[in-house]
Amino acid sequence: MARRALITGITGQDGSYLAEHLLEQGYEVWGLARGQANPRVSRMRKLLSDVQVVRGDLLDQGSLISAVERVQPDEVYNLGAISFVPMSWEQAELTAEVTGMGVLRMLEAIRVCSGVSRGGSNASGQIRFYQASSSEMFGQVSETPQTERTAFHPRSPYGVAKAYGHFLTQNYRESYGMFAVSGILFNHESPRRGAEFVTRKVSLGVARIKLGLATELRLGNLEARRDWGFAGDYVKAMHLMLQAANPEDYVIGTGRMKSVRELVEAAFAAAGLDWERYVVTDQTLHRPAEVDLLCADPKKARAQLGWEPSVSFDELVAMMVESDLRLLSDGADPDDDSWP
Ligand code: NAP
Ligand code: G4F
Repeated sequence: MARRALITGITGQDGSYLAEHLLEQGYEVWGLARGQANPRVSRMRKLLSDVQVVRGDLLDQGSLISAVERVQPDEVYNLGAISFVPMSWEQAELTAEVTGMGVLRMLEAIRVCSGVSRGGSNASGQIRFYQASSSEMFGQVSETPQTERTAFHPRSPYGVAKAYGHFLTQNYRESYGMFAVSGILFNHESPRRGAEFVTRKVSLGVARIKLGLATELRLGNLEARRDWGFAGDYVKAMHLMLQAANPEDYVIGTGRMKSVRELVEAAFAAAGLDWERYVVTDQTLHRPAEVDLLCADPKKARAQLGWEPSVSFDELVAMMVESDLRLLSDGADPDDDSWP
């Protein structure tokens, strides 16, 4: 019988790549989708017609219990979240509810549906749970690169909510013997990345300027540094974590850091443009508290899961710029139309 996976956040970037990967592995894939007429569900269905949809919301405990009862999954991937860091200052309580408390509701749904009780330790036959933790939890970093043992110092309500979900996942593993793990993933991007995140904002901006649709690109802090990889590689790590013999947490990243300035240079160069003619810095896009740098030490994942990234920073930037040039040349709307 095919293994069955339930993915929250199916309409997001990672949900789409993970669903594709699991379908290729022969899984029956279910996606949790919220809302009455969510337009992102039809976009997802155009790309992933084999994914079955179950309705539910991370804000609604009963809906999650119903979803788990209906799907009877072997594996649950909790990718649903308010994931845009600046939004977490504007709607801090909602972020805590979805990104933080949503993890509790999902874990409780699994615990209740599978009848797991306190002190349980038999991991066989259990629903395996993956939590999408984030390098944003490291925040103001205490050491570089960051490992599974690096202390957390989150700098945004989003990072704080993710830290809650992370510790709760560990706690359910320790309290109930659940196979519950967190992947501490560093920034990962793709042509399907939301237009609000800096890599996609830049690749779309470059494409618009190249095609004569815009004359400038406004950005915030150009000095922030991130460890950027390709989302298609990172979802494979999520799957590997749930196939491991023991439930453990892993840092996933490339181990290489680039600044936003270097990202901009590479993206404009990929389209044959000089970035300094077009980029305008805008103080209003700076954050109340910035994460200055993030850089992964992915040694544990390499050694224990055999996971390696396959796409370099330059290849990723070129992939995104080329994709957006094609998208806009075809007259598509990057917010509404099908995913590449
Ligand atoms: P994304 O594209 O922003 O997708 C977020 C998903 O969460 C969407 O499918 C959204 O559904 C869903 N969602 C929002 N509110 C919900 C609610 N109340 N109930 C159920 N679902 C809800 O994010 P992503 O980049 O794919 O990231 C996936 C996960 O990994 C997130 O948890 C993110 O925080 C985490 N993460 C991402 C990165 C990265 O670099 N991409 C790094 C570390 C961790 P709608 O379509 O209904 O809005
Ligand atoms: O692309 P970003 O918005 O990603 P950020 O804040 O690092 O968060 C992403 O990665 C996290 C993993 O570490 C995830 F957990 C989270 O869900 C999300 O996927 O910003 C990256 C950097 C920041 O330092 C920001 O200040 O780019 C800087 N930046 C400069 N100008 C900008 C802009 N970011 C955005 N979004 N827009 C700008 O105009």
